[in-house]
Amino acid sequence: MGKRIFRIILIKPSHYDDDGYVIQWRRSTIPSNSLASVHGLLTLCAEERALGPDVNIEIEAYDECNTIIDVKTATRRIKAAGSGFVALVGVQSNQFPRALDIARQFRAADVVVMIGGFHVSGCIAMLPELPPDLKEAQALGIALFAGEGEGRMADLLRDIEAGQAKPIYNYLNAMPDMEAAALPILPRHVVTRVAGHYTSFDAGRGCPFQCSFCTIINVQGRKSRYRTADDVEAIVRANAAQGVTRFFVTDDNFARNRNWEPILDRLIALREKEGFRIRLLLQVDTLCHRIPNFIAKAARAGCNSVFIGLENINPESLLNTKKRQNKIWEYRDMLQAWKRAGVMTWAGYILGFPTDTPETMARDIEIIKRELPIDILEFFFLTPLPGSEDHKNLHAKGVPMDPDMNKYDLEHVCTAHPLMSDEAWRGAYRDAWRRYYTDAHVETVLRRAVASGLSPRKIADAMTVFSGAVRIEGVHPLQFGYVRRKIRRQRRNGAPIVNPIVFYPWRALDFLKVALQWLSLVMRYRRILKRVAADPDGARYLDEALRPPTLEGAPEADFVGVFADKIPRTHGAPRREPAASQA
Ligand code: B12
Ligand code: SF4
Repeated sequence: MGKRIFRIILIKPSHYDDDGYVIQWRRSTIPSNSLASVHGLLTLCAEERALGPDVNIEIEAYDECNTIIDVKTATRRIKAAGSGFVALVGVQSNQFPRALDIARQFRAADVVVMIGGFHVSGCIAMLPELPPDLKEAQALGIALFAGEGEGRMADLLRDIEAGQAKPIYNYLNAMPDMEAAALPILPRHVVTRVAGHYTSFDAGRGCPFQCSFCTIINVQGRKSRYRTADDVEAIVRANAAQGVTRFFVTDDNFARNRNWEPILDRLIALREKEGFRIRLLLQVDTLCHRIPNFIAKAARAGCNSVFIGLENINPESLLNTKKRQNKIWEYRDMLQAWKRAGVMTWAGYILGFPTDTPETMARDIEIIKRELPIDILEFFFLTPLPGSEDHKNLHAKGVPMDPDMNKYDLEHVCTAHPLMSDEAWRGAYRDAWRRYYTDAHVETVLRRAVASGLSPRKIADAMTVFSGAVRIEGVHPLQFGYVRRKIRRQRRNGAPIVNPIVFYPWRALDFLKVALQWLSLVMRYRRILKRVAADPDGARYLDEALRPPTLEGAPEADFVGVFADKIPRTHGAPRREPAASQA
């Protein structure tokens, strides 16, 4: 039995809102797979007694989006153990300033700190030298980890235990195989801090496409590396044993996971033969409906929501960012295929491609509302994320980019647009949310749900969150949670700590205002839902978006016509004459 303890404290940092408070909630909505992965890898080290038979490796995991990090207690626990370290896990660029603020406090108490995740990996993969924030981290004595952790953790722990952690671990040139990789599993008490008790796993990594705004291909590569069906089954069984059966599969593009079919077949068997109540949220590309059986099997395996990287409906924008695989004339077919399978569709839409203007973006959103049967639409600013080709090119050309990494959350303007001022771009972003989530369009989406056999209640709930997150809470739905917390003393380094006499009344009013706004939104959408559900002709509802696409002889309003002159001929695209102006 072990005699000494080596304590590891894993923290997935959040980031700051525009007032400098940490974005955190009583319950978050999306689990952290980075935390689950690193937890799984270290659990394996603990089981294999990587530091020798007399050392117990003990691991604690915290997601700052749903947990307040108590640095003093964590420091005491590591010191009491005698050895250990703090790992800041899965740190994205927008989380790096917060990660540094947390790390600074641990370093002041001489605790070993290491930071890994996409910011470190993306910068090291794409930039000729370390950017200032990574240098600052090094100056604070923080170790940096680039690349993936599979197969590397035991050596790392031995270095830390020996007091010889290196300043940088760089494994970017050797992507580990994922077959037989450690399983990403979090203990139940961590999972239950996520609303709906969702957990996550990556069934694979890597994507074959080449979108210039994407960081993933430059960090995880373009080759599909995947888990075996046996391992996915083991992940599901281990979670089910602790009462968790809802999964966010974080593959950026599960449709391009070369092992998707055996994995789905296994999940189908677990559901249909053994009665597992599996629910899946998958991320896919816009051509997934072309893969024989993909959608049908995903639905049978428990997929009830799917995230689709639609990004834009203007082929010129898509081509400019090398998103050649998105064929707009197939969008409706693809979305209808998911609808027929009873799956809620959730699409991402990027605003601010070089040819976009506020007018064209408004026009395009109206086209989507009219012609594409999307349930949930969410908007992002086109952002040169560190690790992407876009960021690398702007950096090489010396184009100014905002130096504050906290803003690289796809909710802020980070570099100039060729046609719009920053303010016009921000206005278009606000307008996009308002324009899509009008009461009239919420009603249309719910009517489409009834006509397609989807649960209008589930879609109304999702639309409430997506409609309210930005407009009420001021955060993107991907960062949303239930009941916002703002801790007076957890404010961005350099921002003043407000006097309690001022802070608490302000916070109480702020809380009340937000609660009333939510109440009003929920009641409004409930009324729409009631009206839609009460319509006896609901099942017969039909509109342009639900009509099967027939390019031959389709009415000129069909949006493919609007962009006909922008569709490259080499694309296998339909030959259409441009429609009369649709703007
Ligand atoms: C799932 C996911 C989400 C989820 C959950 C995020 C979460 N809380 O974990 C949701 C949907 C909420 C989300 C939101 C956002 N995301 Co996101 N997300 C992903 C995605 C698809 C998978 C993450 C993942 O689990 N990867 C697999 C894990 C295992 O990889 P990993 O984190 O790199 O960890 C490995 C190594 O880095 C290493 N490691 C990591 N940490 C540490 C620490 C130590 C000490 C060590 C030794 C090793 C180590 O070991 C791990 C195992 O190999 C990635 C893309 C991707 N393929 O990774 C984007 C990605 C991370 N997201 C990104 C972004 C920008 C965002 C958002 C800001 C914007 C947005 N609106 O989408 C928000 C931020 C909200 C938030 N609070 O997180 C970017 C980050 C780019 C960057 N330069 O920062 C990515 C890369 C996608 C992209 N667009 O390029 N995201
Ligand atoms: S399809 Fe998605 S994951 Fe693949 S390169 Fe494009 S943005 Fe990245």
